Amino acid sequence: MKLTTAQFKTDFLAEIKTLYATDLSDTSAFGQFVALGHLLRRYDGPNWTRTSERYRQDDVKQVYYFSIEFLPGRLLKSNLLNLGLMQPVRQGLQELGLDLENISAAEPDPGLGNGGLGRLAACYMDSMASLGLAGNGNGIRYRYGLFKQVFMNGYQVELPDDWLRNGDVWEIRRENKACLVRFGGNVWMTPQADGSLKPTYEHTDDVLAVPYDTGMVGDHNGVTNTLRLWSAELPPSADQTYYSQAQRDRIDEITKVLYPDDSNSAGQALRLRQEYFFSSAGVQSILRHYSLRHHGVRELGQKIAIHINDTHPTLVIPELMRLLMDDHHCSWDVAWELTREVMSYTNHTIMQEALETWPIDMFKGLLPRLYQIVVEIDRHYRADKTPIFGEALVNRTAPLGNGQVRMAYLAVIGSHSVNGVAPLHTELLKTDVLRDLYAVYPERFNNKTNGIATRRWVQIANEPLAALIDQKLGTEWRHEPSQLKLLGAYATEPAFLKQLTAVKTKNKQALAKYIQSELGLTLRTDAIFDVQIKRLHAYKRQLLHVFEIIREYLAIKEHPAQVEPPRVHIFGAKAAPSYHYAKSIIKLINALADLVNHDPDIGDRLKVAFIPNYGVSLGELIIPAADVSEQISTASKEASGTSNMKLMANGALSLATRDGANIDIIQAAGEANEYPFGLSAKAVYGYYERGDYHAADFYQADPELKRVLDTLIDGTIPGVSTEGREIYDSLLRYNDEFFVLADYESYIQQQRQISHDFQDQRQWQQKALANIAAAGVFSADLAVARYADDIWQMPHTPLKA
Ligand code: TH1
Repeated sequence: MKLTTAQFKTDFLAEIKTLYATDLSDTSAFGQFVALGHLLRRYDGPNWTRTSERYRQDDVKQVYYFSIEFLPGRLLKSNLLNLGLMQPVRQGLQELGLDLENISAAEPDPGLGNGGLGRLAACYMDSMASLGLAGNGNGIRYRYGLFKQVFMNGYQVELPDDWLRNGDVWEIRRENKACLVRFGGNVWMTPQADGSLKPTYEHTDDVLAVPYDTGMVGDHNGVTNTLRLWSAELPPSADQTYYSQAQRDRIDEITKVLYPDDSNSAGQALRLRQEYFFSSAGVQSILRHYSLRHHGVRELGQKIAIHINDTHPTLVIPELMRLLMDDHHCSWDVAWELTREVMSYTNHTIMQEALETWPIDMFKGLLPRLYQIVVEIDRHYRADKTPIFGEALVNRTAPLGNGQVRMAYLAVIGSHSVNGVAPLHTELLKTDVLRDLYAVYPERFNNKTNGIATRRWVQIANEPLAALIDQKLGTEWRHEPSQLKLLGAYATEPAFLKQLTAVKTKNKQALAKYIQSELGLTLRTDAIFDVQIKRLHAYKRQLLHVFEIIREYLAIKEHPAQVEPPRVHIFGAKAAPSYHYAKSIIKLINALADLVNHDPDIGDRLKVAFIPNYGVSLGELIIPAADVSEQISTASKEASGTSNMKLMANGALSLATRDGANIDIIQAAGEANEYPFGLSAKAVYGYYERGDYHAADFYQADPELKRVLDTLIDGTIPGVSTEGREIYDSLLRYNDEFFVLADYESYIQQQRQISHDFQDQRQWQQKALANIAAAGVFSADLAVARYADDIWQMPHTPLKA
């Protein structure tokens, strides 16, 4: 959109007057942010209306992306960027004596997700709009996002994230589009004259689902799609129904908090209620919208795609069956055919503890009509497949088994497509986690490697780098990230490599400034910034990184004359509040940081910064400043990873196991430009099969490793006698579930190599450049285009691959 600086200033000042009945000097940064938000909504309003109208008029196919988590990050700058208003707005604010960065920092960052899964959903929303694809998000408007993390005496303490306290400028409450979601009670099916069955409900707990819509602005294309998040409220009590406080609380509870478990299933009735709540409300609103333009449901499969982001929204399958049969009078066979045509499912993990199952009794009590339908799905599956695959396999794979509703199996059986999120992960789905279902439905399985929104992770987060790229390539790469590969041509241009160093230094200064103010820690920006940012989980092996720090610490203490380049180890990680072991590792890192950062023998040669409350906004600050990207999960465990892609795109070199998308990153950028190490997935499976992993052998065989491990229990690190012992025991007494000790040596070797290589800055920057140039492959635009082509069968703006 076209906007002059002068016009913007006039509009902005008028907005301030309208909203606050006062003038600019009397407003806070937050107040200015709200005014700017209102103004942007007004600017974008016609796009949003036009987009919906065009989709309706052209009767285009729509995709609905169901996810229990969305982590959109702050929207102010991303909306400015995509609307093409960054320049006039920044300039105009400056002329008014204001600073865009300052105003942007006042925006609350909605933490409606745990990590990669929720952030992926948000990147995909951005890409759908940017591709002009009729894509809609469907999720939960949590009153409280993921907890705010603070450290007290080195321990994680969780505080509520009251992100809605001052309202949300971007959302529109659409009370006219609310619908009722039913829980509990009893249901009877009564035969009708036409042979169909009609349900009668009794004693149900009804909840009103109210949608809040947020515009998802496309990249300079006039498209604004919708992210719809549902809030649970009391139903309108026209009949003066009395609600007890307990009933009110039960309704309130549904959308009150996000479950803080990552890669872990939360086996609680409340979680099941949340899942049904947004699945049912979403499917109801889809059908209602569809029915405005269509008679009957014959064309449903041509007009609608529903995507199930991990198993949490799987109940869309029986819910669509319910609505098709009970409200739209379809037969079972017709409803089932349509349902499978519409549904597709992405699996995001092979971790056993993340595979959701619900006790049948709980499920039946909470969702009696849905339970009848799941029983029918189960019966049909068994009847169809037993003659072909035999009873044993069918028992292992049916939706109902061992007294449980098995969500992943239901998702596979009820969809036409099942995808993993990186080639290795998809392979493991086929050969291990979902092997039996792969035998039944081989044609359904496919891979869709994850991608990231380069708009946010490079253009917004790293403006200095984006500007430098513009100098070389012009601006086309901003809309076609695959063009980044053209940067390869500058690998031998010393002046350019120097500029790249200058950009990195600038970003390191910005991060150092934040760390100084938050942690009181002074950093050298010529140090190696070695970054690990992700959820705290045993399989992600922050512990391996800790061992490197201990090794470096001991090396400086014991051989002070030996000079290695200075290092800063930077962590960002939240642990699930109930995950005891992960919290012990947080305490260990903080205790180690205390020791290292205050030891006069160490000085500025080694620092450890554990930045509290890691999230999207902190990611935008940390990622551009990283030299080394730690991607060190046990091979086979990390389905994809996406911080690996963000760090790569910002010129960090990966220190990585051959796991998830690391494998593809190493291949894309070239082995010589990364630091791969460790057991392969095959080697890990080899240990499982033979059962011959003995962690203690590694401890005994390597005196350096023994020395490092012993610091956990010998008092070297003050204040962690309990945690140190617990962690030590997990490795040596309980045989190191995630092969930390097996990978220690090759990890350390690559760390040494990094220290060596970093000293040749020219060569280091060449490697950084190779990473940036190869990162275009991992653009979310390309990933979403592949979903649209292969799974959703939807038209979109063609992309140059
Ligand atoms: C993550 C995966 O661990 C990560 O490897 C992947 O890059 C990301 O999803 C996006 O595909 C997952 N997050 C969750 C969260 C829950 C349950 C399972 C997973 S897998 C709650």
